[in-house]
Amino acid sequence: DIDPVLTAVRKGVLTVTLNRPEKLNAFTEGLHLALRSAFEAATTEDEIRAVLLTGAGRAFSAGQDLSERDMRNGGHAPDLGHTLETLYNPLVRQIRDLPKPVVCAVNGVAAGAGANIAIACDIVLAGQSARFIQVFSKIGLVPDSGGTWLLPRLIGEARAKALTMTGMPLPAETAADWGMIWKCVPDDTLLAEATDLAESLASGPTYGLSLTKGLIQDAADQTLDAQLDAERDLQRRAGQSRDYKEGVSAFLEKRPPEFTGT
Ligand code: T3D
Repeated sequence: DIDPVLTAVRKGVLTVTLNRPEKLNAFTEGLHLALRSAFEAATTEDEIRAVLLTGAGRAFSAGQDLSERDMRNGGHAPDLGHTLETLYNPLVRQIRDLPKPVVCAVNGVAAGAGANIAIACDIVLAGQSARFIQVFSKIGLVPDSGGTWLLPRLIGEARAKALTMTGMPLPAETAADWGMIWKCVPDDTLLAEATDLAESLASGPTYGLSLTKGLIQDAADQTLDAQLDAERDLQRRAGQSRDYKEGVSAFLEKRPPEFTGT
């Protein structure tokens, strides 16, 4: 059997490639479980200091594999609350809770859960030909995988409602103009650019980066007062790190820093 997810570690980066190209990397239970193991490895292995998520072939992901949801010939309606609870929600939480940067290289169409899992990543680059499609409304579903929370925060309620209710494809360039993703790059340089970025994050002060990730995410539902307190507390911790000492020393000695993520 072909692995639904490919993984490789190089220069501190775990590259995770969704690998069902003939089905546009649609999510099956098997793909979910393989992806879960990859993110578990990213959590526990110290050698991994950043993750790069991408797709094989011409798509990033077409979302849920609908052949697993075939209700023709008298099949019962599946309990989608259960699949969200056990498969999609844990994945989004793994990405958001991972104390390491997650870069996403959207190499082609990202539809349904595929779109929302992409934008749950920390830094999202997309190839010029990629499109984001909130396709859920086309089949009578609601957006999931955090889309109803992330989209209004990233692009505002007006655009979030229009995209989710119409299911219209959003070109990568517009997604970048709207602030839904970090940037849109030429298709043929996407993977190299995303890999360079992930490698540079992996060799950076990853302890401080993990605290930064948490602060930015938590800010979405905090007051300024609470956020100022949180910055105080986490800056205190960052100030005790080896990387801080190394960063200041390297600056004073006019040399490149050697960060260890501790
Ligand atoms: O179910 C739950 O647990 C709840 C959670 C839901 C989360 C969700 O993601 S719901 C949304 C599910 N996804 C969709 O509805 C998208 C369906 N796909 C499309 O609309 C189109 O494929 C795309 C717009 C993404 C791309 O279109 P196009 O023209 O570039 O490609 P294509 O020809 O439609 O697809 C190529 C092949 O991939 C084709 O297979 P074939 O005919 O060559 O054997 C197609 O059937 C297959 N494919 C694409 N998307 C899916 C899929 N097969 C199964 N499931 C898919 N989602």
